[in-house]
Amino acid sequence: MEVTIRKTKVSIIQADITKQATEAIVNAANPSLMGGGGVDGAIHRAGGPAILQECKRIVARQGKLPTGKAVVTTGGNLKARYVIHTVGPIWHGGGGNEGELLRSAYYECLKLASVNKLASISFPSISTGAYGYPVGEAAEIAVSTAVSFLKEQATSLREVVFVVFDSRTYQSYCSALQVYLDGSKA
Ligand code: AR6
Repeated sequence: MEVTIRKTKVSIIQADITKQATEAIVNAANPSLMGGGGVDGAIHRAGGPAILQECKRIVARQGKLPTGKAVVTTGGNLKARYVIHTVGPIWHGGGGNEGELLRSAYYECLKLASVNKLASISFPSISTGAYGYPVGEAAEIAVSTAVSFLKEQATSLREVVFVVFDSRTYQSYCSALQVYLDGSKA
């Protein structure tokens, strides 16, 4: 599924994010930036040790990465030149400001990509694996954050891709984007 917002193509695909050729891919990391399971493990495995080396330097300089923030490193051996690491919230039932923190994670990645004048970025479904965020709600936040960013901010980004792994997540993201399309027709 694909739409264009101002000059930027927004698409949703079911694929492996480590194989994406966008200029940056986003990693759903944890505050240590030392790698982990899920998409984090897959990105470090595919990108090689240069990514971890840079993560270590960042943590030595500025400490752990707070939830909702983002930093950029090399993409190492990946097709993507850069990895933007962000930390989504752990789901605790919704009363712990999870929505705002998830919105912030997407927003900070989009901002960092724009500041670095990148043309394209791929996102995984942040927080909906090990961190347990309900997929439907997370999809709505992911899509609405990207749509508002592209409508409101001047950006170098010409392509934003949501790269999801399974069909249930794919359906949730497509429904969220459909809501935007229906809303913009009204
Ligand atoms: N490409 C695209 N999506 C993927 C891939 C892949 N190669 N691998 C997994 N996913 P998760 P979180 C999907 O758990 O919930 C790590 O240990 C996966 O199916 O990777 O933010 C970190 O170090 C799910 O839909 O991220 C943290 O400790 C989505 O990516 C913690 O997990 C996110 O699942 C972060 O948890």
